[in-house]
Amino acid sequence: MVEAALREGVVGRAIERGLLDVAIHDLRNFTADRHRSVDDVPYGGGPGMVMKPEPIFKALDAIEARRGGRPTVLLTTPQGARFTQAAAERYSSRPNVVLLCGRYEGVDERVLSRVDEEVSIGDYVLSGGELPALVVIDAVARFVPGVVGDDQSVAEDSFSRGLLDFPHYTRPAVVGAERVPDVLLSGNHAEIRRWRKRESLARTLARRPELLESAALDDEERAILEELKRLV
Ligand code: 4FV
Repeated sequence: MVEAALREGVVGRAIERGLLDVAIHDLRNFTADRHRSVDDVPYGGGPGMVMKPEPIFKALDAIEARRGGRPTVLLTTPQGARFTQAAAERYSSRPNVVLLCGRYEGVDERVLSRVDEEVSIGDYVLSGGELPALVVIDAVARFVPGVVGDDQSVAEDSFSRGLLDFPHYTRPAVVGAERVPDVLLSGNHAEIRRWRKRESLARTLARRPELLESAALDDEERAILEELKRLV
């Protein structure tokens, strides 16, 4: 499943172009018993299974030996800190990141001694940590120079500035009764920039007002926001 997802799109092309090197490790290859067990019953009873610590420790040892250094080890789990654009940018500066993916009820708690950060992509329970790992890889990869055609678009990615994105339109200018806002057809780039700022702020104020507390606003945006707040 992970290999398939990493063959596609922006990330797939980045791997082909050598901008990213992603290695996938099967924990069963780090087991010692003939059943290649990676999980076992929970101490204290209860439903489900727990992932054994030893195969994970052996896999981390092998990765450290191969990469020649202490990687940043992330465990994807609902118990983790919510994954953000800022975290993605932070991880993108690390030479080697290991994404440890849980299954079953999760991993043995003693594994956390080798984990730098626990990362959650949201308050829901998935059947495995692989999809969250792919989410992290995709978000982090966009910060790697050359991965996204136009680095400008990464800088302008919403959340890079802590705000929701402004509306996007493309041809045709009219669809049924719906016209593209005139300002976008005006060619007046100062007006277009101002309209986009306003739309981004209005959306953020309406849908995610808590983001405004930490958003890095410039003077023009602060003025627009005060104006919008007066209208609310
Ligand atoms: C998850 C999340 C997630 C929980 C049990 C894997 C599963 C199973 N990971 N954000 N939400 N993980 O649901 O990161 O082991």
